[in-house]
Parts: sequence; structure tokens; C-alpha cells
Amino acid sequence: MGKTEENAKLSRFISLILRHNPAAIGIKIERVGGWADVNQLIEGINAKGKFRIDRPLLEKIVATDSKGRYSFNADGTKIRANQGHSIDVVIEMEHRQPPEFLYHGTAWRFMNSIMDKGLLPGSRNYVHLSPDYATAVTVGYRHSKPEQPVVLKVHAGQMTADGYDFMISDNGVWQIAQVPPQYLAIMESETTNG
Ligand code: HQG
Repeated sequence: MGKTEENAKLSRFISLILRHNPAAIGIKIERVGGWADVNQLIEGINAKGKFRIDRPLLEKIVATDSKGRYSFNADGTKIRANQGHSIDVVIEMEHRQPPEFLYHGTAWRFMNSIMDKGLLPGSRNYVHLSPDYATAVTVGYRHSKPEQPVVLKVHAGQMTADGYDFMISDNGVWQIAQVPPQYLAIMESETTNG
């Protein structure tokens, strides 16, 4: 396995620990802020034996992550995932007025349920919405491949007018408790065959 691939796997493992399962390496995450102790994280990962990690490598993963998934606290003793948790944490996020439209990529097989109940957070703490169509395609593809994803246009401006509260994580992912179906529209695919 190449170094890049190895680091990508390690990053996914860190994401699993910080968002979903700190017990996988026997550590705890602070409920308020979602912080884990950096030394405990490093020692826990090494003790597990699957990966070797030290502080410089962890810093590199945090600095180069394609989606800015992780942050250190001010003195660098703690680390967290910025969003995407299923465990019970309270991450302070900026409440902000969203643009008129946001986007959500998903798979066609979920559409009956989504048009019936709206977008629900599932196992995560919030529904995630993308700022642009292209990002939504990438997110949706995770669930739909090998088929094309469906992209939903979310009428965020109307939701705000109706009193819904939007938050944005430190790494720019919009978060909301739910999106009722009346604010959703299925988009025509913007991809062409050439
Ligand atoms: C679907 C990645 C049936 C929803 C991405 C989605 C994202 C419903 C799936 C982040 C439903 C949940 C999150 C309903 C929603 N009935 N299905 N009523 N409501 N769903 O993975 O948004 O790379 O928990 O459409 O970039 O796909 O991990 O959420 O398909 O930001 O950093 O239930 O994960 O970030 O799937 O992805 P997920 P998501 P990372």
C-alpha cells in the first residue's frame, strides 16, 4: 500500500473514532465541544496495532484533509471532527442565514421515503446540505454507486423565512435538524453524455 493510500485509510479510521466510535480505541470524547485528547488518540491508535501514527503525521493529516474534517484546540492538546458525528456531542456552530438554495445528494432508492418524510438525519446528529451541486453529486454518489445519484434542491431561503435554523460547521457543511418534503425539489441531472 502506498503512503497516500495508507494515510487516507488512517484518516478514515480517525474519522470513525472522533465521530462515531471512540471506544474502538478505548478513549472518551468530551460531550461539550466533541474534543478528544491528542496523546490518548495517538497512543490508542498505536496500541490497536493497525496503524503507526505520531504527532507530526497527525498534524499533517489534519492540515491536508480534503474536507477540513478535523481541528485542534488552541493549544494543540485536543482534537475533534468538525461535523458528521453520530455520538452525542454538542459542537458550537455558527447559526447563519443560508443562501437561497442548498443541495443534497442521495440515492434513488431512498427517494420514496425522503419525499414522504423529508430529509432526516438518520444515524447522524444533523442532516448535511452542500453549498453547491457538484459537492452534492459527490456526496450522493457514496450511496448510489454505481448508479448516478439524485440531487435535491433545498429551498433554504423559504425555510429560513418559515423559521428554520441553519448552522454551518467550521469546514463549511450546512447542518439542519430536518428538511420537510415541501422544501425539496428533484433536480434534472446536469451531467451530459458528451
Ligand atoms: C438519506 C460525508 C431515507 C440521506 C459527506 C443519505 C457528507 C433518507 C443517508 C456527510 C431520509 C444518510 C454526510 C429519509 C435522509 N428516508 N433516507 N427520510 N433522509 N436519507 O452518510 O448526507 O466524507 O449519514 O439522503 O461529505 O450522505 O464523511 O449522510 O443518503 O457531508 O466527511 O440517508 O458525509 O462527509 O447518509 O453524508 P449519511 P450524507 P465525510
